[in-house]
Amino acid sequence: MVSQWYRSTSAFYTIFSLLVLSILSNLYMYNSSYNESYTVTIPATSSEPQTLTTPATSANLKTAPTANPVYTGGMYDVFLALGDSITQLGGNSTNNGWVSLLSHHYRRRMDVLNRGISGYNTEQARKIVESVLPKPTLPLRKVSKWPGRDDTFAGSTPTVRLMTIFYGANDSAMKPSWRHVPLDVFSANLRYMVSLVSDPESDYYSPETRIVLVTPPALGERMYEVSWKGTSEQGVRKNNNTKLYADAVKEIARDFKLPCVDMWTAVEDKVRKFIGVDPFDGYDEYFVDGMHFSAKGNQLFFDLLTQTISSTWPELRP
Ligand SMILES: *[C@@H]1O[C@H](CO)[C@@H](O)[C@H](O)[C@H]1NC(C)=O
Ligand SMILES: *[C@@H]1O[C@H](CO)[C@@H](O)[C@H](O)[C@H]1NC(C)=O
Ligand SMILES: CC(=O)N[C@H]1CO[C@H](CO)[C@@H](O)[C@@H]1O
Repeated sequence: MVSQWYRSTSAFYTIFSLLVLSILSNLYMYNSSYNESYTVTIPATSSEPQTLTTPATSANLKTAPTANPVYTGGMYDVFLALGDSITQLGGNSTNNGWVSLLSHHYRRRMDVLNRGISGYNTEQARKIVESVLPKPTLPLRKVSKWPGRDDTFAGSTPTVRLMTIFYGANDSAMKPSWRHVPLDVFSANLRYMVSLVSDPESDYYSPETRIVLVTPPALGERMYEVSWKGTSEQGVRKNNNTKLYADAVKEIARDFKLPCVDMWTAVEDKVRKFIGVDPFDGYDEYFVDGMHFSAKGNQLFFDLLTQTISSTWPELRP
């Protein structure tokens, strides 16, 4: 009886002391690694994104309590698609939408932001473009209030690496359509949007951003009239007028030395042999309503756009 009591008590003490020892030694090991921690010094007021001087490995991450890790490039790079409904509807993957194709082809490299707004002309677009563009010069921000820690994060602003500016289909609507924008105003609006990004004096200046201009596509007049019959859009668009807007975009591209995808000419080249032969002159291959891309039209534009990007900036090809 006594010896049984003695044995179980001693077993209890043995286990208990082993536990205490193990806790103490763990505490000691934690403290010693804590003391060996590395430090990264960063100027607290710097507005330049900093890089870690000590690479973040699983070993030194354990010692993070005394470090000042600076996280740079926390956001993915971005492909910004700015435009009207031709861009907005480009997100429809069921219709082979060109923006959805970009998302797939740039996966793990860039997030593709669809900033196409249906019905917009450049008058409306220039009023919203500042809300769409990131301001690339956010300073480093201190975020942690944890005592003893001073975590600093680089501004979480995305970097726009590529950007399409694709307007004109609504601007080129003729009077009395309220969407009509005179040609010279259209040009001035586009120049303004490009300058916001490319002018070093601009708050939105972003030397990393590569801009591709896109002309409005040729208009399939017969198909357009059938599709938009009975609406306020009927009769307000003509392909020869759309061409003037396409030419204006090409001129701006030359002035700013930007690549331009000429979708007016690309579509005309494709349909030329069907004009007067096909009931819709061949435009029904490339459009669903004479103005918005079909699956094949989306593919045509996607191919031309990615060829343009690849030949101009090989490092940014999808
Ligand atoms: C996407 O495109 C398909 C094919 O053209 C069409 O049937 C569908 O209605 C579209 N979906 C949306 C949400 O617009
Ligand atoms: C386009 O063609 C029509 C005739 O179909 C003509 O009346 C109009 O003036 C032309 N517009 C332009 C901008 O050339
Ligand atoms: C190309 C484009 O955006 N077209 C639009 C012009 O405005 C009408 C009316 O809102 C839209 O239906 C078109 O899609």
